[in-house]
Amino acid sequence: MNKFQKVSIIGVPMDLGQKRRGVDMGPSAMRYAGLIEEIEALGFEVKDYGDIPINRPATSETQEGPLRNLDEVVKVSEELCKGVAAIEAEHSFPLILGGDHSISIGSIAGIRKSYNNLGVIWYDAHPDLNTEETSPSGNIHGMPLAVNLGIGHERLMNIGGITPKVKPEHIVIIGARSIDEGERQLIREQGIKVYTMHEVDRMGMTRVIEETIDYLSARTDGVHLSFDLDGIDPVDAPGVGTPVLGGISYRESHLALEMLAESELITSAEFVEINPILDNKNQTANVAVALVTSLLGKKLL
Ligand code: HAR
Ligand code: MN
Ligand code: MN
Ligand code: MN
Repeated sequence: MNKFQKVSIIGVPMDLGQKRRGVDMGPSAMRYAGLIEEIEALGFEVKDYGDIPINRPATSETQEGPLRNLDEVVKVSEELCKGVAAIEAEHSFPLILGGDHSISIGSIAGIRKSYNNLGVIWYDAHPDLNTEETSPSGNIHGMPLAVNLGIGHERLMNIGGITPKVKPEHIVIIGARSIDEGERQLIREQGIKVYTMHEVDRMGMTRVIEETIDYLSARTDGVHLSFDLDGIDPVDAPGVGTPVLGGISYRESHLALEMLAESELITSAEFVEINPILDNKNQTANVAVALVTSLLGKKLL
């Protein structure tokens, strides 16, 4: 990580990409878990831009439809895109705090302005490759990777101007174990590289990450890590809205991020889907903060 001397943080307390309340408290939970102090202790200069303001719809009900809360998600994504692009312009490492995973529409839109061949590591129990046609829920947090590939609603894809943001051969999904039929088809059609839990178990995280580094370093000019905390097993990260059994362990996740730190491949990151209401004494935010330090180069010895 010595490419970067500065880390710039931006919080996105958005829960509109899904139905459960609580994930909007993710940025506070990570700051409360000591995020800034831990990063400073590694020798980085930290700038915290605070949180993007989010308007909840006036009614207590969220806006329904095949794309729940589309208007507000578009607005927040545009703001986030601008914020992230400004961080990029100061050559600082962008660290984005979610919020549900729909925030990656705005974050990747902002980051994409600096990289023509942007790579993405999607660390998640879900591939988030649904469209309004295939989505079983209408929740936008199940769609952001498709949107970034240029498949989805026009208003979401046009954020930041460039579409598509990412090529299918520049994506690596790690930890998938809950895959909808439409997503399975898209993975096949587009030839996206996926290490499901089967491959993680079979090959071990070391080989998964070695292959990921070889694959992405050969074809990209920057790599964004999109880390959904539900990629981790619910035993280690219980504070998430859509937990799925049989996930990546705490220690395997550290190993993955330690290896990525050594490789100096990662040029931006986001940590999403922490839901403090469903958590156990802020355990999941503490895990996320520890993982950030591994990603930024903290060593055990
Ligand atoms: N695939 C399901 C859907 O589209 C569930 C999506 C999941 N949740 C997330 N995203 N946390 O990774 O609704
Ligand atoms: Mn830069
Ligand atoms: Mn996700
Ligand atoms: Mn997920």
